[in-house]
Amino acid sequence: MNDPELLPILRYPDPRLHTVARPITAVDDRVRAIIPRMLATMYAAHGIGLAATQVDIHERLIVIDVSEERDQPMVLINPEIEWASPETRKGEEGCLSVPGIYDGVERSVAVRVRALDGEGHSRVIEAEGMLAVCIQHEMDHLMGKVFVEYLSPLKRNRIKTKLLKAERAAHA
Ligand code: K1U
Ligand code: ZN
Repeated sequence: MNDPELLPILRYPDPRLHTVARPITAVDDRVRAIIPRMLATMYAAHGIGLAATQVDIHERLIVIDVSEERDQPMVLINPEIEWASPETRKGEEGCLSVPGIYDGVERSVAVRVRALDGEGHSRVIEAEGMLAVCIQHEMDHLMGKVFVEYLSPLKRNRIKTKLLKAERAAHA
């Protein structure tokens, strides 16, 4: 079989990153065709997660793989947080849509999420550590939120300017 075609990743401050994704009404062939392309795009970019929003598909679909071996892909369709721990921790985050920028974000240390898997079966995921952080980060993408929006306006503007400059230089 051919390798799945990679999808271009939107870069901050692209306004399309602020689109709120709509729920997926059926896990059909169309959706099943997007999943391998998103996974291939995430692996090619060396990410641990990818939200459909980041590839300009505004539907509630996330792929994640936080395993060392990069062999445990997870697909979350229409994810909903059922419970988030009141205990939070600040940890370093990055984002494939904000290349080269890493900063601390406060997140719940554990979450329980209900979602459909790639076959359309309902699943409950109890997550902690990096998986919990990644799920929260990706679910923010589905709501049109990028992690830099947790940072101060000063930092955010500096990041915006830096990325716009890099974008212009790449096209010069
Ligand atoms: O959403 C994305 O752009 C993927 C993002 C997921 C993520 C990383 C770190 C914390 C929360 C969410 C990435 O995969 S960024 C690249 C990466 O692999 C990475 C960066 C920092 C820490 C750990 C991994
Ligand atoms: Zn991200």
